[in-house]
Amino acid sequence: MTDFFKGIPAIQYEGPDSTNDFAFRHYNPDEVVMGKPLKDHLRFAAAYWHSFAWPGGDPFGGATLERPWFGDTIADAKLKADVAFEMFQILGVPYFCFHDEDVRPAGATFAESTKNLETIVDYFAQKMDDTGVKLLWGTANLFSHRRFMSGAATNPDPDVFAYSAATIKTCMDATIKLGGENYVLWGGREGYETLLNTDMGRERAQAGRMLEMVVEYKHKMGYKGAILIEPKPQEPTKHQYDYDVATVYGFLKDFGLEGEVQVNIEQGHAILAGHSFEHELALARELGIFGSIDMNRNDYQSGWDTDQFPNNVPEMALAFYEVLRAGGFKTGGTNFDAKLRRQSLDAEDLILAHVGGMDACAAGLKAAAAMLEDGKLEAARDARYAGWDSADGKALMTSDLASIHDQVLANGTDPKPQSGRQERLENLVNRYL
Ligand code: XLS
Ligand code: NI
Ligand code: NI
Repeated sequence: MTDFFKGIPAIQYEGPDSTNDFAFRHYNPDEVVMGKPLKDHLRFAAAYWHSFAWPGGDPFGGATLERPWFGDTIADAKLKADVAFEMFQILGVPYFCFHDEDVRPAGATFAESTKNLETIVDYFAQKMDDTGVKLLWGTANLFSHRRFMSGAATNPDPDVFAYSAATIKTCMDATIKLGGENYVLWGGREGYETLLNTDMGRERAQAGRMLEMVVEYKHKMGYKGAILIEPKPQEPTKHQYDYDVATVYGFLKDFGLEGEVQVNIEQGHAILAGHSFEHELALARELGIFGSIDMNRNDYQSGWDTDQFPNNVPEMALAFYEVLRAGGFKTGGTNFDAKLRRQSLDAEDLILAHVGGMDACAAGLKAAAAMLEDGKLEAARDARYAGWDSADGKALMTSDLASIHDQVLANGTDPKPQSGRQERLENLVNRYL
């Protein structure tokens, strides 16, 4: 045991009336909702990078968080792992996620970095065995080091492409070894700052080939987890290639990978793309590529990825409504890709941030389940499209312009506009919150 979280108890469910800050008021892991315990609906994961590797910097100032494991030795990395697994247990999160860079000291060479990663992977394996905490996903950080400043797969320099491919292989190996349920690719610096120096055609082809290689390696290794792309429209580059769900789908189709790769949708990225989170979730469901979510919230005024912990229950309800309509998570889960504010210095801030986030998600999911089970929203939606279930409606889909034209003339078709009843539905949603 380290003493980082000294005095902080394991968080228990105490119910909505509890006034204890260190308790769940909505997240009761074993409560059964729509035939499944909440913990299996939500599949919470903590993100190693924000909680244990981020020092609190912003564009105007450096580190504010001082952690005893901030150093570049294996001993530091092991202390970090000890603290991380203590947090997972205090919170009762069943999963975690990591990048190579978050968990191991960088070596002087590629070989040394890989060796350090393997050392920590073995250390993790032991801790996962001891605690029962599992890996939701692993990924490679192909964006922080200066070698990636012009992209990883999309770099103009083939040596960077090679270095990136080799790094992805080591991170997929780590994920597979730890039984990770997904492997994530977020496009990091896969984008451009200016078209004046960018060959977009080449960069797209390079990104496509890298993704094909990932899928080939997955099959070669017999890996059963899911490969997930995480869309984001901008930041760090001005224009990121994986802009949003629709853009990623077009890219997957282009390379014939739409049956192989799904998406990891992040709330803040959806906002940056000018969408709502539920829009991205619903579209991924309709396209058959819904995989997992990165749960955070963006400041609506900022214009960048503020990665705050979620605390808005009505937003969560609409998001989990779409997750439930997608049939829930299969390999995916709810990963808190969220960080503290840089003034939140204390160990307890880290715990309370997650407690609030988990509670907001649980309350949202319960409201979403009630909406679905009551069926009023779906009944209203069905009623709106009922005409399409009639014989005439169905026939239209297999008819042609000229026949439809003749039919409209013969029948004297004269559509009568109907209310969309939006306010009524919005009022209905509020009854569940
Ligand atoms: C950055 C992304 C990143 C991915 C993993 O904005 O959200 O944290 O989730 O590389
Ligand atoms: Ni993310
Ligand atoms: Ni993000």
